[in-house]
Amino acid sequence: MIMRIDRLAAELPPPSEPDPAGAAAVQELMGGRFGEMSTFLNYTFQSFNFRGRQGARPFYDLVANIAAEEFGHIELVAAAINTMLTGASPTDNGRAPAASLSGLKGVGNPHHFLAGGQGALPQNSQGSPWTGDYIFASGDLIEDLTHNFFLETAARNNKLKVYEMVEHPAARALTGYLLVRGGVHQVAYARALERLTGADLKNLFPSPRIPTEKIPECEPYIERGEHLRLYRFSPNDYLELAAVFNGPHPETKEELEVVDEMPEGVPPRDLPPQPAVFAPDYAPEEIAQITEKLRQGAGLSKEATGTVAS
Ligand code: MN3
Repeated sequence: MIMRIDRLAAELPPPSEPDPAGAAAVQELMGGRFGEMSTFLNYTFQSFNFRGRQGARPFYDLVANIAAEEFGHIELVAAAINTMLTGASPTDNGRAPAASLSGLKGVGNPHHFLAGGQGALPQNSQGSPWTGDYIFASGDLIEDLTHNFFLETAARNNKLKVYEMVEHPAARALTGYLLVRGGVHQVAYARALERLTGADLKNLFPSPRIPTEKIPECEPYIERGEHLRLYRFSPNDYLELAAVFNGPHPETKEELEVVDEMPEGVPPRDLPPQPAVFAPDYAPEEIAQITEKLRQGAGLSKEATGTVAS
């Protein structure tokens, strides 16, 4: 089972100048072969299918726990795409019969506007759907861990290229955070293989060479030590990952650390309705009136109870 906390893993800037073309590029980090859906679902299926787990508990705990963090990465990629798409369609006077979406013809991914409500999709940067063919869960622990190491390697390569291609502040904040966290996962899988086989992957395959300490959007996370920490995403489970994830970081030589709780995170932003694409409706104020009545009928407060960033 999974417990869901309604917070985001990292802070993103509020919507500014919309960037539909940039949002289409960021989709690679969602539904691309090496995107966050792939990391999330590779580790998830490997953990579902893990046999003999009591005999291999530290490795099971590592894979299952990193899967949980990856859910939050998907959520953060979606938040960045939604931020970049906010305001891309007219938010007033944008109603038929006016051709309110005509300015978006040929801009970015048309599915963001036609199939979705200016939101993230399970697609890559070309608009092709994510596929389960991206999952490798052979059941062979050494093969799966080796695959995961290279998956994180390729994922960081893609993150850096998206950073270089997209200058929108939400894309930069997203990639800055994910580069640091992906680095931790790359080290985790390298260390797991080292424990099992003695192979030193980080020295054998020093790739990708990413100077995160020189990337301004990575800096605050490195200062906080996020490049060294593996968070435990369960109050009582996955304790044994600490038997694998320890020792010095292969690049910085600082001590790796297991944190026995989830990251604090930040409240998500409540992005404004985009009525031209019916998100959440052609007339969002009507839904707001209905929910207010429903809340009162249920004995809840008149105001919405959720916590969102101000
Ligand atoms: Mn990730």
